[in-house]
Amino acid sequence: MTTSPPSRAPSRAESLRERLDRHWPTAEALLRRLYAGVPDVEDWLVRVRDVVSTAALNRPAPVAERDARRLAEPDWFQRPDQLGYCFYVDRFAGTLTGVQARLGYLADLGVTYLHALPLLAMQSGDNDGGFAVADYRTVEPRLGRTEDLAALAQAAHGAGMVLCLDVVCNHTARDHAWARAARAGDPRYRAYYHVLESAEAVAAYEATLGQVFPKTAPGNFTPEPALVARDGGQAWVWTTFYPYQWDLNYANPAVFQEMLEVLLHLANQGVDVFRLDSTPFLWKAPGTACRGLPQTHWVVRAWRALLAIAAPAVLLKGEAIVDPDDVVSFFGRDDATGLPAANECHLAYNNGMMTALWLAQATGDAAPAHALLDRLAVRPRQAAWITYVRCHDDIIWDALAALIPQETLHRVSDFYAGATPGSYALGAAFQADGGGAPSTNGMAASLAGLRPDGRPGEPDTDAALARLLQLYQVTLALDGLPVLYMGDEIALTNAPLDGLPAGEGRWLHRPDMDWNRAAGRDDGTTAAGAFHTALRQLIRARATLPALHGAEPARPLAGLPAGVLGFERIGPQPFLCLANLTGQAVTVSLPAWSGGRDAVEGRGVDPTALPFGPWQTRWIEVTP
Ligand code: OTU
Repeated sequence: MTTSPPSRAPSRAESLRERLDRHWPTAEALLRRLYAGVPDVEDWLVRVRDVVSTAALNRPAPVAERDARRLAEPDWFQRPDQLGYCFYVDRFAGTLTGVQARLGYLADLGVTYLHALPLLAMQSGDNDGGFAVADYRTVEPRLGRTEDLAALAQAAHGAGMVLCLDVVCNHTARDHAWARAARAGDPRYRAYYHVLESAEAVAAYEATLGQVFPKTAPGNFTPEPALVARDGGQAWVWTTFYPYQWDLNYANPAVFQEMLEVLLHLANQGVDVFRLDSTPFLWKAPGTACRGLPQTHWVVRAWRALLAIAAPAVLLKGEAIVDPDDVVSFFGRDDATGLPAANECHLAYNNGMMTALWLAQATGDAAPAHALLDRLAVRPRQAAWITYVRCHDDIIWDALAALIPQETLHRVSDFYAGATPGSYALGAAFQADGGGAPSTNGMAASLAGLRPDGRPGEPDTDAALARLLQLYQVTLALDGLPVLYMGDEIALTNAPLDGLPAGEGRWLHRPDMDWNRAAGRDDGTTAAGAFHTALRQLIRARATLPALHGAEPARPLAGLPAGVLGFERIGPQPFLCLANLTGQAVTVSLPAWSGGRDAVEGRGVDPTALPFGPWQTRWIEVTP
């Protein structure tokens, strides 16, 4: 009689060996390409392998078990029941334990993905909302104890949610220990940053660089008295963003390793997704714009391969607010063919569609959004867009400069600043890049024209709520993981102007959560209640619609009136999203389909004669 050998799960060490075999060759090849000329690169590669292996063996058991479940369902983040929520911890709930106490509120809304904006120890005073990190291993004391982070991750997991954190990897605060050591004259840490020793060197770089904050932080370099040049004169430090945000030098392998260790440390606290802040800027080279250079992509791809060894279910989210064609490159490329491949970021912001939708509502023209859908369809099927209506930053119209004439971008910018006759928008202009269009600040509800005291039944208020709902209804139907910005679910309007930090207009859309308003979220006689009820109905409907699984891209529909945006989602049951971008009623005829069902209301509809009221949007499951 024969007995089959007892089957057993592979040990920690065995599964580590298997992951090393699969992913180390990729990481090693990328690191050799990046750091070929560096002395002792062989020893360094051994150390990187050790660091990753140690992190893998130290991964807490409950977190490692989640990895296994996630790997068994690699498209989990493309499921239509996934919904993100993005917030500043202090503005939303005061502290990390405060956030834990609000998980019930978020679960009720359907949230499954928490994106907490920077919460690690930040520079005191100005810190760009925490994007100037003073210590990557400590939670900002105002927000809680360092232990509260792992506790929040655990609580989120218990509530069926994942936790996404910002990793501000392009720069540190001027008072981070590395920058302090550099200023104290330690050559090891000076080499962590880009220190330029002459005005000529600064001018040579500036000649090809753009500017992110031309008004509030002009130029890309800051003179730093504590950093002395070899000739005894003053030196400059590279600061793409604010003068107190020092760009890290990724040509130095020690910097790559430091940030890898930060990622591994946070991953082992239970963080599921990393938002890599300012991804395009990581690598610098003379004579270029220093955005999205090939080496930047190799750095991110090396992190991905190394995380696949140590924390296999962790996702990377690229933050690249650049031309839509360039954003696609952050999902990855196949080295041999140059074609898109899913080997870099699992997620990236669909900044292009977000911007194009606001533009579409202002102009009543769906054509740019349709053209963009075609371009975005090249996304690798295993990667997903982050779709969104608003975030904590300004809307950068110039990110569409390759697609839309400057004259239109300026017009739209003026429109949202309320500077155009007949504009309903209540936003404000921000920055302007040497002739480029200013960007726009403001909460989504305010940009859609909602006054703080607006009530349903008033024509202006109803129109504003319809526009806001339209942006969310279209966004929820696009392919990707939708992320709601804090307060949008209750149509929260701009922060009160008094109390805003001077000069930084982005705080206009970073108000405190209004929990009184949220308490009235079921009261349809208020703007908050009417909007929340309608939005929640969409979120619930979305979760059950198989065509909204995010693997297949949204495809634009042809033959629609100019003011109607429409796209198809391919699935077991074909699905259409149609949006009347204008304030006039219109009837749409889609002779290609014989029947249909309104996927929100459940009623049958006739696709050959679909009436739309002003700003109305419809989700329709169609029958061929
Ligand atoms: C990011 O944004 C953050 O989202 C901002 O809040 C920070 O201020 C900034 O980085 C610095 O840490 O320019 O206006 O292509 O556009 O990194 C937003 C990416 C920004 C950049 C983006 C940056």
